[in-house]
Formats: sequence, structure tokens, C-alpha cells
Amino acid sequence: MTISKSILVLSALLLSQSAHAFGRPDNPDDGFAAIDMNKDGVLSKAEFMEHGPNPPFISTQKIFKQIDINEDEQITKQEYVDAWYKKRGRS
Ligand SMILES: [Ca+2]
Ligand SMILES: [Ca+2]
Repeated sequence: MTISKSILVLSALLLSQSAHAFGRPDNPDDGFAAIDMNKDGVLSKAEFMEHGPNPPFISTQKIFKQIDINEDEQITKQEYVDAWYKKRGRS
């Protein structure tokens, strides 16, 4: 029980370390595609939690909420693109 929980935490850490998809690409399309694992055109909360950004001092969940403007627990391409440009001070 404790060991498997530790492994879960560890793999979650490794996953988040390897994916700074939101901040790094030069355009939002690449960032979106990097998180949208099943290629259905929306980012589910699970996809975002696993593959989304993991900057210090702010939780991925919080970022998800900020991007998910209409609070339907999914991030559409439009929501993602809007947030991407907002983050860079463009609109
Ligand atoms: Ca998806
Ligand atoms: Ca949404």
C-alpha cells in the first residue's frame, strides 16, 4: 500500500518534470498537441494534470481552473490558445 503509493507519487513527479508543454513551445498548437494525448481536440483534467505545466509555486490544478474559463472540466483548443496569448501579454 505505502510502496505503491510512493511509486505513484514518483511517477507523477517524473511525468511532470518531463512535460513543461505549456510554456516551452513557440506556438500554442504545439503545446496543446503535447498535452492532448488521445487527440480528441480537448484537454481532459486527467491529461492536463499528467502532461500539463508544472511551474513552481502554483499547482497544476490551479492553472487548469484558470484556463478552463467555462468550468466544464475540459480545456478546449480555444481556451488553451486564449490562455497562451494572455500569458504572453498578447491578445
Ligand atoms: Ca484529449
Ligand atoms: Ca472548458
